[in-house]
Amino acid sequence: MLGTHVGDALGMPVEGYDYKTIEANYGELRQMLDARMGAGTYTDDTEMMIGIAESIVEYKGFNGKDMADRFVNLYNPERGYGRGTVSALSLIKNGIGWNFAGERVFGGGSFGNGSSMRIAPIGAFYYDDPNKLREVAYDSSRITHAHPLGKEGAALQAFAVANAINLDPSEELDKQSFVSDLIRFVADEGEIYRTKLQYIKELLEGVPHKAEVINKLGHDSSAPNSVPTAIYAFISHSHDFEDSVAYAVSLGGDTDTIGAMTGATSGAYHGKRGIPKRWLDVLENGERGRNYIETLAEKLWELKAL
Ligand code: R7I
Ligand code: MG
Ligand code: MG
Repeated sequence: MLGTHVGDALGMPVEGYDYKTIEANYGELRQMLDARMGAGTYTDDTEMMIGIAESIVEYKGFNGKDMADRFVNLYNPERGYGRGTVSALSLIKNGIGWNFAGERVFGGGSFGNGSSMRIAPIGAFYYDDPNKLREVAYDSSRITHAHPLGKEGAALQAFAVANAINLDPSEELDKQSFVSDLIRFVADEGEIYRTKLQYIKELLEGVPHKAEVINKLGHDSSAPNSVPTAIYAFISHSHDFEDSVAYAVSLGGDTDTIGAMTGATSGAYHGKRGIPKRWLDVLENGERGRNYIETLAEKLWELKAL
């Protein structure tokens, strides 16, 4: 969950830039720039993740109405939300049930990455139960992203987090088998994710140029063009949290979100000790800031032990 915050904050100042512009201005971006609400502040990605974690901790599992209400109450437009999500939250605020609002967006539901970027707490809470993980990832997605590809992106990202938790970072990561596990997990209707995961297997055989990675995997705010990208950023740089997140952001496009998702998986793998102190130190730390997020993560984890 701290990994989500870190990646979100590192990528936020350059969201929407292309990789060449980032390279020309910053080289590889490895420090938190002062932008929007300040250096180290988070965006919608982390704000919605907090809503998920609070709801799971409160109900010791999934409660759709409560999670939807938390999204609505936490919503701060300054954090920069996606159009579809704003519509869904506004429908919920106006009394549409949590499991109906998401379908009304984009006529049949959004496949934006908004339900994948916030999923880390579900990956962690159900890390030992892939079936339940899928069910809750889909249900949490439905609140704002009812399109099958939106739901599948959320489940895939949650499963990547879960698998990273299950691995020992002191042992060499078997990169190909990590991807094979993800391919087996993807549901039938998620063909595009299987295709992209197969591309990842090929990309891992060499040291591809950024342009090729972007061309094959994408870097925009749809789930199919960003969840696999974040998975690749983690696996190709699994030796080091900082390298993985810096690489994710260096690809440009939806940098806060690809950074957040890479940070979630890489953070699940390396733990807090893998995150550079100079990054943790600059994260916003107000009412629902860094310390609050860490406490929430600890509560979530303690519930697993009960
Ligand atoms: O998914 P969402 O909440 O956006 C998240 C992004 C992240 O980058 C955040 O950091 C924040 O900046 O916003 O918002 P949506 O509007 O649901 O989806 C994002 C984008 O996916 C949309 O703007 C569309 O470009 C695309 N998209 C679709 N386009 C056509 N038809 C998603 N669903 C559709 C669709 O059904
Ligand atoms: Mg964002
Ligand atoms: Mg984004």
